[in-house]
Amino acid sequence: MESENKLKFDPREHQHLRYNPLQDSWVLVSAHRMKRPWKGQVEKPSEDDVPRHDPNNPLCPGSTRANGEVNPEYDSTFVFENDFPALQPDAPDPGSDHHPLFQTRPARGVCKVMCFHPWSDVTLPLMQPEEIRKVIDKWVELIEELGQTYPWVQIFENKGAMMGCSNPHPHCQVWASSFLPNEPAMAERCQREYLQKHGEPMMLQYARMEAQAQERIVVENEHWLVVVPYWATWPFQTLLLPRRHVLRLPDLTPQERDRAPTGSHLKEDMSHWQLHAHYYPPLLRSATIRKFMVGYEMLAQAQRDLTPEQAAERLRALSEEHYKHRVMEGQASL
Ligand code: H2U
Repeated sequence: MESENKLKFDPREHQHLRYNPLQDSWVLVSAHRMKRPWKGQVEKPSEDDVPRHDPNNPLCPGSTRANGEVNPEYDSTFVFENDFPALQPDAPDPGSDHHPLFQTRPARGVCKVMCFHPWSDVTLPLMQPEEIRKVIDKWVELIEELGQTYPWVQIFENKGAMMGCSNPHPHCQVWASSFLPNEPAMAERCQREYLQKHGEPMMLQYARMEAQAQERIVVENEHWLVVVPYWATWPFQTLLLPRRHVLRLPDLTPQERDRAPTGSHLKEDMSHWQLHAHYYPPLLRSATIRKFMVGYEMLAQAQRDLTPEQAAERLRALSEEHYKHRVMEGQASL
Protein backbone atom coordinates (compact mmCIF):
# COMPACT_ATOMS: atom_id res chain seq x y z
CA MET A 1 0.00 0.00 0.00
CA GLU A 2 2.83 2.37 0.98
CA SER A 3 4.77 1.75 -2.25
CA GLU A 4 1.59 2.40 -4.27
CA ASN A 5 1.22 5.79 -2.63
CA LYS A 6 4.74 6.74 -3.58
CA LEU A 7 4.01 6.27 -7.29
CA LYS A 8 3.33 9.61 -8.92
CA PHE A 9 0.61 9.46 -11.55
CA ASP A 10 1.95 9.93 -15.07
CA PRO A 11 -0.74 9.78 -17.79
CA ARG A 12 1.87 8.48 -20.27
CA GLU A 13 2.70 5.54 -18.03
CA HIS A 14 -0.41 4.83 -15.97
CA GLN A 15 -3.73 3.78 -17.37
CA HIS A 16 -6.73 5.86 -16.43
CA LEU A 17 -10.26 6.72 -17.54
CA ARG A 18 -11.25 10.03 -19.16
CA TYR A 19 -14.77 11.40 -19.40
CA ASN A 20 -16.35 12.41 -22.71
CA PRO A 21 -18.82 15.16 -21.76
CA LEU A 22 -20.41 15.19 -25.24
CA GLN A 23 -21.31 11.51 -25.08
CA ASP A 24 -21.56 10.95 -21.32
CA SER A 25 -19.16 8.04 -21.62
CA TRP A 26 -15.64 7.08 -20.58
CA VAL A 27 -12.54 6.10 -22.52
CA LEU A 28 -9.71 3.94 -21.17
CA VAL A 29 -6.30 5.53 -21.83
CA SER A 30 -3.39 3.07 -21.67
CA ALA A 31 -0.43 4.94 -23.18
CA HIS A 32 2.12 2.37 -22.04
CA ARG A 33 0.68 0.00 -24.69
CA MET A 34 2.52 2.02 -27.35
CA LYS A 35 5.60 0.03 -26.35
CA ARG A 36 4.20 -3.26 -27.68
CA PRO A 37 5.59 -4.39 -31.04
CA TRP A 38 3.21 -4.22 -34.01
CA LYS A 39 2.57 -7.55 -35.75
CA GLY A 40 -0.85 -6.69 -37.14
CA GLN A 41 -2.17 -5.67 -40.51
CA VAL A 42 -0.35 -2.96 -42.46
CA GLU A 43 -2.44 -0.99 -44.97
CA LYS A 44 -1.45 0.06 -48.47
CA PRO A 45 -0.43 3.73 -48.69
CA SER A 46 -3.20 5.88 -50.17
CA GLU A 47 -3.52 6.05 -53.94
CA ASP A 48 -1.20 8.57 -55.52
CA ASP A 49 -1.95 7.94 -59.17
CA VAL A 50 -5.59 9.05 -59.37
CA PRO A 51 -6.32 10.40 -62.86
CA ARG A 52 -7.58 13.99 -62.89
CA HIS A 53 -10.53 12.95 -65.03
CA ASP A 54 -11.98 9.48 -65.48
CA PRO A 55 -15.03 9.36 -67.79
CA ASN A 56 -16.09 6.12 -66.08
CA ASN A 57 -16.19 7.68 -62.64
CA PRO A 58 -19.86 8.61 -61.99
CA LEU A 59 -18.85 11.64 -59.90
CA CYS A 60 -16.78 13.32 -62.63
CA PRO A 61 -18.08 16.20 -64.79
CA GLY A 62 -19.86 14.87 -67.89
CA SER A 63 -20.12 11.30 -66.57
CA THR A 64 -23.28 9.19 -66.54
CA ARG A 65 -24.46 8.20 -63.08
CA ALA A 66 -26.12 4.93 -62.02
CA ASN A 67 -29.61 6.30 -62.69
CA GLY A 68 -28.70 7.29 -66.27
CA GLU A 69 -28.43 11.03 -65.58
CA VAL A 70 -25.46 12.85 -67.06
CA ASN A 71 -23.52 15.20 -64.79
CA PRO A 72 -23.04 18.75 -66.07
CA GLU A 73 -19.55 19.98 -66.95
CA TYR A 74 -19.31 21.56 -63.49
CA ASP A 75 -16.31 23.72 -62.64
CA SER A 76 -16.77 24.16 -58.89
CA THR A 77 -19.04 22.23 -56.50
CA PHE A 78 -21.80 19.93 -57.77
CA VAL A 79 -24.69 18.55 -55.71
CA PHE A 80 -26.98 15.70 -56.74
CA GLU A 81 -29.55 13.46 -55.07
CA ASN A 82 -27.93 10.19 -54.02
CA ASP A 83 -29.08 7.51 -56.46
CA PHE A 84 -29.02 4.96 -53.60
CA PRO A 85 -30.43 7.01 -50.70
CA ALA A 86 -30.61 5.61 -47.16
CA LEU A 87 -33.40 8.09 -46.46
CA GLN A 88 -36.28 9.01 -48.71
CA PRO A 89 -38.89 11.72 -48.08
CA ASP A 90 -41.99 9.57 -48.55
CA ALA A 91 -41.50 6.29 -46.66
CA PRO A 92 -44.76 5.00 -45.10
CA ASP A 93 -45.30 5.42 -41.36
CA PRO A 94 -44.76 2.13 -39.44
CA GLY A 95 -47.29 3.25 -36.78
CA SER A 96 -46.63 3.67 -33.07
CA ASP A 97 -48.47 0.81 -31.36
CA HIS A 98 -45.45 -1.33 -30.52
CA HIS A 99 -44.29 -3.58 -27.72
CA PRO A 100 -41.43 -1.94 -25.72
CA LEU A 101 -39.08 -4.63 -26.98
CA PHE A 102 -40.03 -4.19 -30.63
CA GLN A 103 -40.20 -0.44 -31.14
CA THR A 104 -40.21 1.27 -34.51
CA ARG A 105 -40.38 4.91 -35.53
CA PRO A 106 -40.84 6.65 -38.85
CA ALA A 107 -37.66 7.72 -40.65
CA ARG A 108 -37.78 10.13 -43.54
CA GLY A 109 -35.22 12.29 -45.20
CA VAL A 110 -33.08 13.19 -48.14
CA CYS A 111 -29.55 12.09 -49.12
CA LYS A 112 -27.39 14.19 -51.37
CA VAL A 113 -23.87 13.83 -52.68
CA MET A 114 -21.70 16.89 -53.09
CA CYS A 115 -18.59 16.95 -55.25
CA PHE A 116 -16.04 19.48 -54.02
CA HIS A 117 -14.14 20.01 -57.25
CA PRO A 118 -14.18 18.89 -60.91
CA TRP A 119 -10.79 17.18 -60.54
CA SER A 120 -10.47 13.70 -59.05
CA ASP A 121 -6.83 14.11 -57.99
CA VAL A 122 -7.41 16.76 -55.32
CA THR A 123 -8.72 16.61 -51.78
CA LEU A 124 -9.87 19.49 -49.56
CA PRO A 125 -6.36 20.14 -48.20
CA LEU A 126 -4.98 20.32 -51.73
CA MET A 127 -7.61 22.81 -52.93
CA GLN A 128 -7.17 26.59 -53.06
CA PRO A 129 -8.74 28.60 -50.20
CA GLU A 130 -11.22 30.23 -52.65
CA GLU A 131 -12.29 26.76 -53.81
CA ILE A 132 -12.72 25.55 -50.23
CA ARG A 133 -14.77 28.66 -49.45
CA LYS A 134 -17.18 27.66 -52.24
CA VAL A 135 -17.58 24.26 -50.57
CA ILE A 136 -18.38 25.92 -47.24
CA ASP A 137 -20.89 28.31 -48.83
CA LYS A 138 -22.59 25.36 -50.50
CA TRP A 139 -22.77 23.54 -47.14
CA VAL A 140 -24.44 26.62 -45.67
CA GLU A 141 -26.94 26.68 -48.56
CA LEU A 142 -27.76 23.01 -48.07
CA ILE A 143 -28.16 23.41 -44.30
CA GLU A 144 -30.49 26.37 -44.87
CA GLU A 145 -32.50 24.58 -47.55
CA LEU A 146 -32.84 21.18 -45.88
CA GLY A 147 -33.09 22.65 -42.39
CA GLN A 148 -36.46 24.13 -43.39
CA THR A 149 -37.88 20.61 -43.40
CA TYR A 150 -35.59 18.42 -41.32
CA PRO A 151 -34.37 18.78 -37.72
CA TRP A 152 -30.92 17.37 -38.48
CA VAL A 153 -28.66 17.77 -41.50
CA GLN A 154 -25.51 15.68 -41.26
CA ILE A 155 -22.62 16.59 -43.55
CA PHE A 156 -19.87 13.97 -43.61
CA GLU A 157 -16.97 12.83 -45.68
CA ASN A 158 -15.97 9.16 -45.75
CA LYS A 159 -12.41 9.63 -46.85
CA GLY A 160 -10.11 6.96 -48.21
CA ALA A 161 -10.40 3.25 -48.89
CA MET A 162 -9.66 2.52 -45.22
CA MET A 163 -12.99 4.15 -44.37
CA GLY A 164 -14.88 2.26 -47.03
CA CYS A 165 -14.82 5.00 -49.66
CA SER A 166 -13.83 3.52 -52.97
CA ASN A 167 -14.35 6.65 -55.06
CA PRO A 168 -11.30 8.94 -55.00
CA HIS A 169 -13.22 11.92 -56.42
CA PRO A 170 -13.39 14.61 -53.66
CA HIS A 171 -16.90 14.55 -52.28
CA CYS A 172 -19.01 14.47 -49.14
CA GLN A 173 -22.51 13.33 -48.35
CA VAL A 174 -25.39 15.26 -46.86
CA TRP A 175 -28.11 13.31 -45.07
CA ALA A 176 -31.09 15.24 -43.75
CA SER A 177 -33.37 13.30 -41.41
CA SER A 178 -36.78 13.67 -39.79
CA PHE A 179 -35.22 12.48 -36.52
CA LEU A 180 -32.25 13.47 -34.38
CA PRO A 181 -29.69 10.66 -34.80
CA ASN A 182 -28.08 9.05 -31.71
CA GLU A 183 -24.76 10.93 -31.61
CA PRO A 184 -26.16 14.47 -31.95
CA ALA A 185 -29.09 13.55 -29.67
CA MET A 186 -26.65 12.62 -26.91
CA ALA A 187 -24.45 15.68 -27.58
CA GLU A 188 -27.59 17.83 -27.48
CA ARG A 189 -28.73 16.45 -24.13
CA CYS A 190 -25.27 16.70 -22.58
CA GLN A 191 -24.80 20.32 -23.70
CA ARG A 192 -28.28 21.30 -22.53
CA GLU A 193 -27.67 19.82 -19.08
CA TYR A 194 -24.22 21.38 -18.86
CA LEU A 195 -25.55 24.89 -19.53
CA GLN A 196 -28.26 24.41 -16.91
CA LYS A 197 -25.74 23.20 -14.34
CA HIS A 198 -22.71 25.38 -15.08
CA GLY A 199 -24.21 28.53 -16.66
CA GLU A 200 -22.04 28.50 -19.79
CA PRO A 201 -22.24 26.54 -23.04
CA MET A 202 -20.04 23.47 -22.54
CA MET A 203 -18.02 23.65 -25.72
CA LEU A 204 -17.44 27.39 -25.43
CA GLN A 205 -15.94 26.89 -21.99
CA TYR A 206 -14.01 23.87 -23.22
CA ALA A 207 -12.47 25.80 -26.14
CA ARG A 208 -11.42 28.59 -23.82
CA MET A 209 -9.80 26.21 -21.34
CA GLU A 210 -7.97 24.31 -24.08
CA ALA A 211 -6.71 27.61 -25.56
CA GLN A 212 -5.33 28.50 -22.13
CA ALA A 213 -3.77 25.09 -21.50
CA GLN A 214 -2.22 24.77 -25.01
CA GLU A 215 -1.47 21.11 -24.26
CA ARG A 216 -3.82 19.52 -26.77
CA ILE A 217 -4.10 22.35 -29.31
CA VAL A 218 -2.92 21.30 -32.77
CA VAL A 219 -3.47 24.56 -34.61
CA GLU A 220 -5.38 27.78 -33.92
CA ASN A 221 -6.13 31.17 -35.38
CA GLU A 222 -8.20 34.23 -34.52
CA HIS A 223 -11.52 32.42 -35.12
CA TRP A 224 -10.93 28.68 -34.68
CA LEU A 225 -9.00 26.09 -32.79
CA VAL A 226 -8.27 22.45 -33.50
CA VAL A 227 -7.73 20.28 -30.46
CA VAL A 228 -7.18 16.59 -29.76
CA PRO A 229 -10.04 16.32 -27.27
CA TYR A 230 -9.14 15.41 -23.70
CA TRP A 231 -11.47 12.41 -24.17
CA ALA A 232 -10.43 11.47 -27.74
CA THR A 233 -11.09 7.82 -28.63
CA TRP A 234 -9.37 7.58 -31.99
CA PRO A 235 -5.62 8.13 -31.54
CA PHE A 236 -5.48 11.14 -33.88
CA GLN A 237 -9.06 12.34 -33.48
CA THR A 238 -9.44 16.12 -33.55
CA LEU A 239 -12.24 18.55 -32.84
CA LEU A 240 -12.62 21.90 -34.55
CA LEU A 241 -14.27 24.65 -32.51
CA PRO A 242 -15.04 28.32 -33.04
CA ARG A 243 -13.75 30.69 -30.36
CA ARG A 244 -17.07 32.48 -30.05
CA HIS A 245 -20.54 31.08 -29.50
CA VAL A 246 -21.84 29.92 -32.91
CA LEU A 247 -24.93 27.74 -33.10
CA ARG A 248 -24.99 26.79 -36.75
CA LEU A 249 -22.94 26.87 -39.92
CA PRO A 250 -25.05 29.66 -41.52
CA ASP A 251 -24.24 31.90 -38.50
CA LEU A 252 -20.57 32.08 -39.43
CA THR A 253 -19.20 35.41 -40.63
CA PRO A 254 -17.51 35.61 -44.06
CA GLN A 255 -14.10 35.69 -42.33
CA GLU A 256 -14.96 32.61 -40.29
CA ARG A 257 -16.23 30.81 -43.38
CA ASP A 258 -12.86 31.31 -45.01
CA ARG A 259 -11.64 28.88 -42.33
CA ALA A 260 -14.70 26.86 -41.42
CA PRO A 261 -15.73 23.19 -41.42
CA THR A 262 -19.01 21.31 -41.47
CA GLY A 263 -21.64 21.86 -38.80
CA SER A 264 -24.97 21.15 -37.23
CA HIS A 265 -28.47 22.48 -37.42
CA LEU A 266 -31.23 22.36 -34.87
CA LYS A 267 -34.37 24.36 -34.14
CA GLU A 268 -35.86 25.87 -30.89
CA ASP A 269 -33.76 27.31 -28.02
CA MET A 270 -30.34 25.95 -28.70
CA SER A 271 -28.18 28.36 -26.71
CA HIS A 272 -26.41 25.38 -25.12
CA TRP A 273 -25.24 24.13 -28.52
CA GLN A 274 -21.93 24.97 -30.12
CA LEU A 275 -21.03 24.38 -33.76
CA HIS A 276 -18.26 21.82 -34.04
CA ALA A 277 -16.69 19.36 -36.46
CA HIS A 278 -15.21 15.97 -35.63
CA TYR A 279 -12.32 14.36 -37.49
CA TYR A 280 -11.89 10.64 -36.85
CA PRO A 281 -8.86 9.30 -38.71
CA PRO A 282 -8.96 5.48 -38.34
CA LEU A 283 -5.22 5.34 -37.61
CA LEU A 284 -3.40 3.72 -34.72
CA ARG A 285 0.24 4.67 -35.13
CA SER A 286 0.89 5.87 -38.67
CA ALA A 287 -0.76 6.33 -42.06
CA THR A 288 -0.54 2.58 -42.73
CA ILE A 289 -1.41 1.07 -39.34
CA ARG A 290 -5.11 1.36 -38.73
CA LYS A 291 -6.96 1.14 -35.48
CA PHE A 292 -9.63 -1.51 -35.30
CA MET A 293 -12.41 -0.90 -32.82
CA VAL A 294 -12.87 -4.53 -31.88
CA GLY A 295 -13.09 -6.81 -28.82
CA TYR A 296 -12.85 -4.51 -25.80
CA GLU A 297 -14.37 -1.54 -27.65
CA MET A 298 -17.30 -3.61 -28.94
CA LEU A 299 -17.96 -5.41 -25.69
CA ALA A 300 -16.84 -3.01 -22.98
CA GLN A 301 -15.75 0.55 -23.86
CA ALA A 302 -13.46 2.68 -25.98
CA GLN A 303 -9.73 2.39 -25.36
CA ARG A 304 -6.75 4.28 -26.73
CA ASP A 305 -3.00 3.84 -26.52
CA LEU A 306 -1.06 7.10 -26.76
CA THR A 307 -2.44 10.01 -24.72
CA PRO A 308 -4.32 12.87 -26.41
CA GLU A 309 -1.42 15.14 -25.34
CA GLN A 310 1.11 12.90 -27.11
CA ALA A 311 -1.10 12.79 -30.22
CA ALA A 312 -1.40 16.60 -30.24
CA GLU A 313 2.37 16.89 -29.97
CA ARG A 314 2.84 14.57 -32.96
CA LEU A 315 0.24 16.42 -35.02
CA ARG A 316 1.80 19.81 -34.16
CA ALA A 317 5.19 18.50 -35.29
CA LEU A 318 3.88 17.66 -38.78
CA SER A 319 4.91 19.84 -41.67
CA GLU A 320 2.52 22.60 -42.74
CA GLU A 321 3.17 21.45 -46.27
CA HIS A 322 0.93 18.69 -47.67
CA TYR A 323 2.80 15.39 -47.99
CA LYS A 324 1.87 15.10 -51.66
CA HIS A 325 3.65 18.36 -52.41
CA ARG A 326 6.73 17.09 -50.61
CA VAL A 327 6.56 13.76 -52.46
CA MET A 328 6.47 15.68 -55.73
CA GLU A 329 9.70 17.37 -54.70
CA GLY A 330 11.17 13.94 -53.94
CA GLN A 331 11.78 14.74 -50.29
CA ALA A 332 9.49 12.49 -48.36
CA SER A 333 7.24 9.48 -48.47
CA LEU A 334 4.32 8.21 -46.46
P1 H2U B 1 -19.10 7.30 -50.75
O1 H2U B 1 -18.02 6.75 -51.62
O2 H2U B 1 -18.62 8.27 -49.68
O3 H2U B 1 -20.00 6.25 -50.22
O4 H2U B 1 -20.00 8.29 -51.68
C1 H2U B 1 -20.41 7.97 -52.95
C2 H2U B 1 -21.91 8.12 -52.95
O5 H2U B 1 -22.30 8.40 -54.27
C3 H2U B 1 -22.59 6.85 -52.50
O6 H2U B 1 -23.43 7.13 -51.41
C4 H2U B 1 -23.47 7.68 -54.56
C5 H2U B 1 -23.39 6.42 -53.73
O7 H2U B 1 -24.66 5.96 -53.37
N1 H2U B 1 -23.53 7.44 -55.98
C6 H2U B 1 -24.65 7.85 -56.69
O8 H2U B 1 -25.56 8.41 -56.09
N2 H2U B 1 -24.72 7.63 -58.02
C7 H2U B 1 -23.74 7.00 -58.73
O9 H2U B 1 -23.85 6.85 -59.92
C8 H2U B 1 -22.52 6.51 -58.05
C9 H2U B 1 -22.41 6.76 -56.60
